[in-house]
Amino acid sequence: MRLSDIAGRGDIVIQCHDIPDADTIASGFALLCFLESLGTSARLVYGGRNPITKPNLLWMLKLLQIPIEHVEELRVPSLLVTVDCQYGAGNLRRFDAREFAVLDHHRPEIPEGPLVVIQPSLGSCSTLVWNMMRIDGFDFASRPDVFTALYYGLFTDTNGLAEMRHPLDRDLSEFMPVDWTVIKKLKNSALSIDELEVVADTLSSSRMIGNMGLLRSQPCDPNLLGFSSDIAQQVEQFGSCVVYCDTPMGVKLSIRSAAREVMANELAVFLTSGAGSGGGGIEKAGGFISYESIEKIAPGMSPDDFILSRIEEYQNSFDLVYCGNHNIDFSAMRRFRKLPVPLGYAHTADIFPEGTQISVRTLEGDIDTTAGRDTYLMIGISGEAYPIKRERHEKSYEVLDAPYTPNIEYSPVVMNKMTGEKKSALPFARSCVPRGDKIIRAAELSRNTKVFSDWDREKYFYGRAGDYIAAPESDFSDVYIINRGIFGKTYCEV
Ligand SMILES: [Mn+2]
Repeated sequence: MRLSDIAGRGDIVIQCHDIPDADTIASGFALLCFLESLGTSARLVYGGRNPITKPNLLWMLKLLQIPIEHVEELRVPSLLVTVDCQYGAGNLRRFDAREFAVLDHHRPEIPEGPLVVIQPSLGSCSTLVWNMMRIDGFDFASRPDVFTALYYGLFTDTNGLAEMRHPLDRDLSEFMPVDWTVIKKLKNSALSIDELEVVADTLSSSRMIGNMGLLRSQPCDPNLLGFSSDIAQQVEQFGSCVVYCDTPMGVKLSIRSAAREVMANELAVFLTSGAGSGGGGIEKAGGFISYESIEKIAPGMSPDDFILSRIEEYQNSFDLVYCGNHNIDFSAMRRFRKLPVPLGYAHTADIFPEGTQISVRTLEGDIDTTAGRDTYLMIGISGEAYPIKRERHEKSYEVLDAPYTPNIEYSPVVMNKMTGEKKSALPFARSCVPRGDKIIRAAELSRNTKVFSDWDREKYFYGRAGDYIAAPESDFSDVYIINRGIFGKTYCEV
């Protein structure tokens, strides 16, 4: 579905969820302005018992002149569009409508439909609406108010941009034009005095599970939760910490980590797996677990016990492997070589001038490097990308005379870190195939395993049971992980 598909229907109402937050308001406001730009007028409303009282939201409505109405009743519109929530779900008042559309980034709770767009991998609904408006050619340059609202929606839903999940979130966070005066005002009216007391209560609830801090908060704004976890993470004894609170549909989690053995985003994915969604960065991440899933997975278990059991499960869930200092017997493993499946590679110096500090944006995160004649960028079959030295590339791959056109969800983008200019890497990519002479030893993992290399102090390779642990036959200290799906497609036994 494209946003322009719903324009021109006449009598459209856009509905935010009850107890509106900045993300739902921004999404609704942007959609309203988009429809107006196509000559379609609409109303922006929310239901529920209480009108908006949070100081930052009141300022948002005032400074950006957002015409949102709190309604009890609604004359049946021909189309009702729910933003940041799903028509028929429990967190928004149900109004009758002849037809409905949904734009959301939470877990799907309703069946698919031609006017239902739900993308849980996104950090905010603002990201979804922004991207759809961009695809439809909306002129953001002339509407800094609209973009500022969307930016603030993303900002608040991702704890000040710290828990962004998807490359599109990062793209939105760098897009212009933002009215920084407005953002500054909103950022500095986030807390009421009562909320400061919520933070104090949360901090006094802390306890230790292994070397992890666990804190429970009263129901509160996600930003407040992030604020509490930022403070808790500074406690010396906490390698990482998890702060959570109840929301109408489930439990919201804010996660921080300073321990080398725990990346916050990986912990978030583990805690929420099969029960919600989670993600973010290495040090800060967030997640959501629905009550419905808890009831399905562990009938009768309280959310508190569920989170505690997941944390204990996590702490016993993985082995640690340090490159150069491990006792894995690779010589006993089976031998494999890479299949001649074409991969992509690009010369970084073709994309930006030599010496430019660049950042490569992929589904797995951003990787920083410097453009240069000796630095190539490899692009894998799933769009995974990583820098490789020219010498190593020449040794390991044979160059084909063909462009590289894989079918992938998000193609890697290369950003000039000085100017912010971005270019897709794919138009610069050519195909290459692995030379058949490199043999590796590999075995399927029976337990989750974290592999620490010497050349990256911050990150580790995370392998889940079923993925492969591997090392080149020429150097067993150079351990790495190969994803199960990619292994099956790109390696064969010798
Ligand atoms: Mn949201």
